[in-house]
Amino acid sequence: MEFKHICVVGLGYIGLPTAATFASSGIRVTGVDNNLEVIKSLLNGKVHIFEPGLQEIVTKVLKSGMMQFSEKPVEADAFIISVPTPFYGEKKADLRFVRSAAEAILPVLNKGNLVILESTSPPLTTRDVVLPILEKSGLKAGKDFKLAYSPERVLPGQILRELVENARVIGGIDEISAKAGKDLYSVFVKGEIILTDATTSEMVKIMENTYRDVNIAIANEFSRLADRFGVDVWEAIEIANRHPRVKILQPGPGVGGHCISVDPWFLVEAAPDLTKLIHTARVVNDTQPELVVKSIERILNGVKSKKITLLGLAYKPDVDDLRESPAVEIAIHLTKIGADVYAFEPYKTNFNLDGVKMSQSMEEAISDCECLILLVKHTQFLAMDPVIISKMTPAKNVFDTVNGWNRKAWEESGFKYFKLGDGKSNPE
Ligand code: SAJ
Repeated sequence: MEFKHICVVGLGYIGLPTAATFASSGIRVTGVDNNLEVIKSLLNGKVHIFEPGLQEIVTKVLKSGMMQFSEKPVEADAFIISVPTPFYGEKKADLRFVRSAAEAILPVLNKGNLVILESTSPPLTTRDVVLPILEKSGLKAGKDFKLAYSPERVLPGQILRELVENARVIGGIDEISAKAGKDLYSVFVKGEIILTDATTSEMVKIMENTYRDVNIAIANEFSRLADRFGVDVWEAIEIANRHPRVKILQPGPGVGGHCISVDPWFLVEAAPDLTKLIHTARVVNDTQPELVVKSIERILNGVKSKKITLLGLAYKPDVDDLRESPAVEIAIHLTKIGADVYAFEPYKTNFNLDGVKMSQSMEEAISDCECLILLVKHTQFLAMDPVIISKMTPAKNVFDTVNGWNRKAWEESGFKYFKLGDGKSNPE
């Protein structure tokens, strides 16, 4: 199948890089988003999210005329749905955006079109949710239009490279649909393209993120055990990982982001009787921020009215994404128990968090506090020199929750150094 013009519905962290990559590979793209502010900003050439290289590629495709924007889908050869699938209250998948994207495509769906769902979705969504909506057009899936599920699997911070290089799974509602999907993504994907059915590819996506979540949970549990037994978990993991079949991940303040902390719930919701391990892993990772707060309380002998500076609020290093971030949760929790919280997030200095004093610079953030808490391994924080920092802050304590700093260097500069999971500084 040949594609001259495609429509990408949803211009967020995945949709926009995907749209821009297609456009820079010679396919005309209409990027669709129902958020007028997003469209306005893009029409002015300004990308609304931070992802390395994204602004440059968007500027390039706007200049070449290969990318346009619209509030609604327009007629095209193919449609890609890349809208968010958040969860609501009871950790249930919220498919409202997927449904409304499919509804929005209905009026412009034509015979011969291909529709691809990319949003992470519970098993059976393509077949039982998207297909019936599209068939309201009077066209038959498989016979009149093709339909497939192809999950994005790219790592924030490396999206543009991984979009091209990663293997891509395409699950069709039939073989012709999967094959059409392959024709489309072959335009830029250099990794292997694996064809399967729609439900398998939905499962693959959630299994990948669930696998990672469970593995991070065991690292966090090891860190709790290490603190109890007086062992440095970071050293223990490093040694264990020399075993040829062991690859333990890193403990930390918790698991955030819009993927790993969300997707496993889709399986728990779909089959609660079969997901005891997955559910427990989620609970372990979700209680990690609370554990960090308890440690801070111990280190400072209570936090009421104490000035505490949090370094980093993003969900992981060198990204501007604060969704589901454990660092944000820690900030909120600390304010609730009466701490005087200052925070510096270099990737989102304009972020507002009730009760938290957001600093515009490192200098401002640390100039008047008792304790520095490292919550995210942003490159900028790893480069902090304790000798210089000791002249910029009255703080005497530092708490490193990510193994980002060197104990000796901080202690030699006069700080009391505490680290999550090192078995010394964080006794229960
Ligand atoms: N984290 C740890 N310890 C670790 C690794 C990560 O605590 O050893 C934490 C991070 O700090 C962060 C969270 O886990 O808070 C998730 O970060 P991540 O880098 O593991 O993953 P994401 O959410 O940025 O991206 C994941 C990736 N999935 C897998 O690696 C299986 C990515 O490939 C997916 O495309 C993405 O989810 C997605 O969109 O689903």
